[in-house]
Amino acid sequence: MSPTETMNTDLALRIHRTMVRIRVFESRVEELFKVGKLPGFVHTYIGQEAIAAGVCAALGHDDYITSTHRGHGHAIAKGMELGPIMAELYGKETGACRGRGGSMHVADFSVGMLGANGIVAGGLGIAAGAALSARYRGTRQVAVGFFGDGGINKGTFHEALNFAATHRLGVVFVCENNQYAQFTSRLRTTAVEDLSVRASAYGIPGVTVDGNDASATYRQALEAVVRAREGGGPTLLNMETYRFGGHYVGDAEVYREAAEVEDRRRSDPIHRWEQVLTDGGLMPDGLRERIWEEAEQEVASAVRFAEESPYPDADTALENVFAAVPVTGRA
Ligand SMILES: Cc1ncc(C[n+]2csc(CCOP(=O)(O)OP(=O)(O)O)c2C)c(N)n1
Ligand SMILES: [Mg+2]
Repeated sequence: MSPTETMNTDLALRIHRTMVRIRVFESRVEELFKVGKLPGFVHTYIGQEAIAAGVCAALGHDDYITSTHRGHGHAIAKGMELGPIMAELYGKETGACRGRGGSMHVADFSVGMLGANGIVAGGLGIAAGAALSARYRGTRQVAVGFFGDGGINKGTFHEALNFAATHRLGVVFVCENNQYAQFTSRLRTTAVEDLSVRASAYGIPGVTVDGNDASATYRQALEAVVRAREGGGPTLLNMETYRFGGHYVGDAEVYREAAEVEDRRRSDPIHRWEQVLTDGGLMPDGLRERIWEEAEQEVASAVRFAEESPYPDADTALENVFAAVPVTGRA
């Protein structure tokens, strides 16, 4: 069965468009960072687009995601507009978090994007908490926690899976297994070859997925999301992928061979999906070019928006940083 037979044309093209918008956004971010326009560090998502696009296509607007330090792709796929994300990267007042957070803390609760996170695996406890809150409120919302192959060895991963499994919470744990944590190969840090086996320690389903196949990421995510929504508890998805760029923009990449990168770039998730769409007759002549062109224009306008926006007023630096402390009545 062709991958596109499991989804309609609109959905197949929507997933493609999301991947292209992420790619174009991230490529522009790399350029902007290299010429010194963006403060701090940026970690780009290029090469992993089929995961954010496929997984978020399986979610509803009200569902939640938590993200990582490599979070722009998740933010875009969950429905944030490009302008506020770009302005946040610039540290501008019009940024999604009014310029206080920057690249590693992009968030927009109105679309269920509960935040990128500079703490590796830090989003997993938050995802479990969001699912617990949905349980209390009786809303059937599902939470997806994205994390990396480095994050899978953090204590938070084990705590969050155990808690979510014990309480059968509606969480989908999505490991973006891009083979490296910073400058260290997964093979040097992790005893098991197939990361999905970690699920068995918590009595939940674990599945390994080709993370560069948009049809597979969508289908496996949907199955897990439906199970989560129906009260069947959490799932661990090990999505195999590869980051095309360095850990951050500017990484000299001395820890991996150029030939390896070149080889893995042949499995570009966007090119693969375009081939599937073309073979399935879903990508008529000219449509591909139009989608890329529209993404270029959208990103150019996001950059304009960010550049024309003001920096926050220094006197407001502490606004919206701390939540108001609730009065508990206790001493
Ligand atoms: C708790 C914690 N430990 C260490 C770091 C430093 N650090 C930042 S990114 C990173 C590697 C993360 O690797 P992975 O989870 O595979 O995500 P990827 O960068 O590959 O997307 C580390 C160790 C951190 N930010 N937080
Ligand atoms: Mg990694």
